[in-house]
Amino acid sequence: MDTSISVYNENDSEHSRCIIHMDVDCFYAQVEMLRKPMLRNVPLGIQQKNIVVTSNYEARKYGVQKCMLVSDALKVCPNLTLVNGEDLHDYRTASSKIFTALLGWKCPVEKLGMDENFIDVTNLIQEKLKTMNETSVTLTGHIYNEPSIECPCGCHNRLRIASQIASEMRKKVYDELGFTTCTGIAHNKLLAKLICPLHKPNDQTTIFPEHATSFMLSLTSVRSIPSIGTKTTEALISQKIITVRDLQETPLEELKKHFSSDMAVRLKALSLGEDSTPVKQSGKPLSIGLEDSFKTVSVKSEVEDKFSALLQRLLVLVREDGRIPVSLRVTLRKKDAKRLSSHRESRQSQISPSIFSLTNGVLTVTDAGQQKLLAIAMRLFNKLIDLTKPFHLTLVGLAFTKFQERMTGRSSIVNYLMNDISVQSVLNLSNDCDTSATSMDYSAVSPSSSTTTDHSDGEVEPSPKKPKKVNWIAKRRCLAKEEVASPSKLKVGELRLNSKELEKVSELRLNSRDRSLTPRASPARENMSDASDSMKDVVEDGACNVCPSYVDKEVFSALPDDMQQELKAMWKNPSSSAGVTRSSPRNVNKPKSNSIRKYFVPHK
Ligand code: TTP
Ligand code: MG
Repeated sequence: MDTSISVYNENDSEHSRCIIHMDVDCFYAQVEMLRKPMLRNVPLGIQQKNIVVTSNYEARKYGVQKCMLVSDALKVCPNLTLVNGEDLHDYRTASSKIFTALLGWKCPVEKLGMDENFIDVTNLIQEKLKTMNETSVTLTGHIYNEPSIECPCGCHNRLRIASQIASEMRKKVYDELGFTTCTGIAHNKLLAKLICPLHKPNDQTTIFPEHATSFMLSLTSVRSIPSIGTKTTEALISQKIITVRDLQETPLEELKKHFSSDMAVRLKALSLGEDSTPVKQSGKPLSIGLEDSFKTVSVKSEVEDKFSALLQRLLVLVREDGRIPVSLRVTLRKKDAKRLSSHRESRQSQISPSIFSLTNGVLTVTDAGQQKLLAIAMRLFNKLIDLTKPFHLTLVGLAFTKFQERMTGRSSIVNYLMNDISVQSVLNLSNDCDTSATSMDYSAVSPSSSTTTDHSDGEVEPSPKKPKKVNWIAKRRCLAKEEVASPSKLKVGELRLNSKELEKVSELRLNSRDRSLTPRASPARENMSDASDSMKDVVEDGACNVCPSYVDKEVFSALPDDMQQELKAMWKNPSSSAGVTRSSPRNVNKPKSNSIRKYFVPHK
């Protein structure tokens, strides 16, 4: 017994977590094979420019590898079927479907690139352990090495359960979406990722903590460790630290002479297979961008054509994303003929959200709006390039880098209502009311550290100002007087702000004593998805018989069912801390910072 404890104390003694890393097999190729089943049994390569970015496993039998030149791939496999994979739309869609499927386990899921996800199943396993007999746990899939002895902390059983969950996840992704995947199961992200491809394709591998150090030795080059990039590798090589074994054997104090203390500790830990980084729940990307690289472009009109083509594709992505961009960044890679090198430069500018409109939840841009965006891109280009001299570009990129803030989370009333309103109508109304501010918030726009932010473009897109409270009050008074098609829409319009404006929203108190509203179908309700059938019942049967008098019943009836239930419970039993009955036991009696209650405030 003593021996086992000493074995486990020597290394990474913290084995409490269970992490699954999932990687889709030959991802782009599978998307194409699902689209055209006739491609399933032929050697298939996915081509971008002159490179085969991936190939199916049939082609791999012939030696067609990822990132091979097309010409080389055709040499080893003359029968290779090539499909152009430059349009990433379907790959992105598939990627987000897989991510969404994994969210079903209610564990943190971190998306890594297009086809990889980390899932932290630690808590789920703790829950399972409460109701199961630990001795009966069997491992699913492969194991890197059989354990010499059971770890006293119980991690082996936990990882065995994780292997079963991983198998369920792979099955779900296959059954529902058609993709075969591989998973790695370990007590940290580093090992889970590294062990994942051990039995590719369509299989899974688990590693126990006691084998971390020996497994890392099988990697040979330090470059194989995921967080060690080119520059760190070069720095290590310059110190004659080339293999993982070299790194394991280099004393920490020696590493500290060449790297910062934190970096030295991290490098040492990585070499031993230790990694304490958490699985961070992925959300929407910070920026949405596209780049096009080429041999050289030296004419302005060609640059404009490139931007125009990129913009078309970028707008598709932004529409899918659903957020309204407020900043555009241009990136150029300039070839320096004298130095025979190239370098990237970027510049960004605020853009007015009024270029975009949300109609029935769909983001659209008019032709005039697209022209404006192109004009902004070209203006940024002009600032990056001295047109009095020749220039040579090898890449142009466009990205939307900032978005209007909105609250996320199921219980955010703003998030819910924002999907169902027309921004344009709100803007028009604010204009009608002759307020100098729009109802948009620009606080999300701030200079990026990596690029130059351009705030100076009055002539193309004036930089809007943040609305002041006084404007809100003025606007609301104005709205109350207006004759409008949909009163509900107006109330939503007031809410079509962002998290920063929520306090102001609560000042507006949703209910409107100076407005008399005829009950009607609200736009929000009309656009409800099929999941809202139960909500409709509540709405139609007259909604809220327990509502206090200060509550606007129409607004109440337009809320999703769970929000209505939350409010009703709270009004029935004001002493309860949350007054919410939710299916998840974790939420019961837990006050929610984001609770809907705070938006229904009685007049003082
Ligand atoms: P990978 O997961 O590296 O490769 P893969 O899924 O095609 O194959 P494997 O079975 O080995 O996991 O990359 C995911 C997708 O990313 C891949 O299908 C194509 C794309 N990709 C590129 O666009 N450029 C690249 O350099 C690589 C490696 C992949
Ligand atoms: Mg893959």
